[in-house]
Amino acid sequence: MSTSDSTVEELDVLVIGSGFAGIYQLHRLRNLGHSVKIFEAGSALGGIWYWNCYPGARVDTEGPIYQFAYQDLWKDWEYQALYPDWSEVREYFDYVDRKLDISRDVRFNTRVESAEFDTERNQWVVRSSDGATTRCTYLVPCLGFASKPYVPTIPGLDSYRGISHHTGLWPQDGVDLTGKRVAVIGTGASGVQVIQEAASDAADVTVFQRTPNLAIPMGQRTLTPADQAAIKAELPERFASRASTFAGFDYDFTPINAVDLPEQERTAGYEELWEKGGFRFWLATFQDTLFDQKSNDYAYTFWRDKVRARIKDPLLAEKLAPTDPIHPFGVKRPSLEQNYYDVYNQDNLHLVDLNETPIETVTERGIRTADGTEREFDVIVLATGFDSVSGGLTRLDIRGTDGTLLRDKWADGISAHLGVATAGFPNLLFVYGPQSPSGFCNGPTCAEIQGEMIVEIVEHLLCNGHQRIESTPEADQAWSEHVAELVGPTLFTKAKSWYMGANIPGKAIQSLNYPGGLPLYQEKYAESKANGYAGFRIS
Ligand code: NA7
Repeated sequence: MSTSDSTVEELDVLVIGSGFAGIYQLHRLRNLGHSVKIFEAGSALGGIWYWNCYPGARVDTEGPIYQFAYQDLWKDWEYQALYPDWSEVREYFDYVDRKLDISRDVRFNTRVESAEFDTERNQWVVRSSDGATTRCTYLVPCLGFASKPYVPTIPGLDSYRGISHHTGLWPQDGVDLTGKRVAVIGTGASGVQVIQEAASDAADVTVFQRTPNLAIPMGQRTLTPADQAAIKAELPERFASRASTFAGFDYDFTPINAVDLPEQERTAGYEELWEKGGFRFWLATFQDTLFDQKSNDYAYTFWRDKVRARIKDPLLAEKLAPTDPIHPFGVKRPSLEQNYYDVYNQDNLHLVDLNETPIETVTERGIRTADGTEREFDVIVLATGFDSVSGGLTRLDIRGTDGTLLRDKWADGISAHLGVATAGFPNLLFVYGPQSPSGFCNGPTCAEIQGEMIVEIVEHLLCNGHQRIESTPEADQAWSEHVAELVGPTLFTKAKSWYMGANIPGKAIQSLNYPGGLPLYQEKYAESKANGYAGFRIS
């Protein structure tokens, strides 16, 4: 490899992506005196909130704990909504930028395309869309778990003459849905959000549903000055508790089994969680819910009856909240909803069940289903998800020491020690990476907790004159086995979800996130660190 001319910029660390994770890396490592830059494909900070600016895009974490835990930042910041929408989260990123001066070290509109490891100089040689070549000792992708949108093969999609966008690639200047005939394909978290928003603006919304979303009440509200004062007082404690919960929120599973409780107590428990709103009915519920089918059936039945009571048409109720569960509750991501089930009572909302009438083709003007019906649309929203967790990494041409591309190495499944590094790819350290807490964890929590592990590793290496770190194949394998052992007894394997890579044709089926929860994950890291970074080869 010969890329050593003087025009090539050299850095200690090159971070890819400027969401929470990337900003944390830049801020911490820069303060420690290292040369760091972020390359960002978008034109502003925000990561997922840059790309996902579709109508209704909103964070499903309570705003107060969806921010960095630095007092200097949170003391002067207030989200107006309990669950802020994308524009408020972007305002937060602007605020962080003003406070921490992040942008001066971010190269915007610059997509990393390839990276090749120079074994002589122990550096990554990175090529980006602006034509530049950059050398860095450490390459730290902070891509989030949903940076590669997935558009399924739908016949005729290219022939459509109207407006069509994937939710994760929504135009920055927006699409006005007012008075439009809108189709939404997909009812995951993104689909549910678009549908609620479009229902109030569009002339007509037709939802193309393959699997109903088992959505739960958000409990959205505007925060009053009294709320803000109470939040400020509680924040230090709430931040501190994030590290000790399964998913990095400030609530956790109840250490009681639903199956051990008399019906009345169990139902009272569900009622309380339902009332409190947010993910509590999912992640603060009885501890056996995601393990025990009987327990899960109790939760499903409670959910189903609550939802059906809101839908007037019994046929529609059966489609949206089937009598018998299509999959266990909570093993696909439940969306948080505000009026999702109510809008189906409106005359302008229509549901097409793709199991009965699949899409035959997209036409120039709309969508034709297998029963021969052609519906015309002004806008088709593709809320069809992402090649999650690993997809953002494998789409880059990252070449390891023996010339193997990362995508080829992981063709039959990902393997990465602690979800942080993979053998044969030295000095490549993932934040929010495969088989780390990633998509099972509140973003800012993970950006800080897992992010700090990466900072520690980089700091340890740079300060001790080490030049290389990579995980061993044995450690990678052991981590994959550990993850498989953790997910095995759960009900997650009973649904075709992105959590298991099952939404992408041909993708290996495995848990893409760490299913042991944040506390156990931190223990595993601490164990490795205490044993001289066991599982890593440092030279
Ligand atoms: P998801 O949750 O992966 O949802 C994608 C949706 O698109 C889901 O309802 C899919 O149905 C549907 N889909 C995918 N392919 C097709 C085809 N070919 N035909 C019809 N429908 C299809 O993505 P989201 O963007 O909503 O959410 C991703 C994460 O972002 C979410 O979990 C949060 O953590 C934030 P399926 O369920 O597979 O039958």
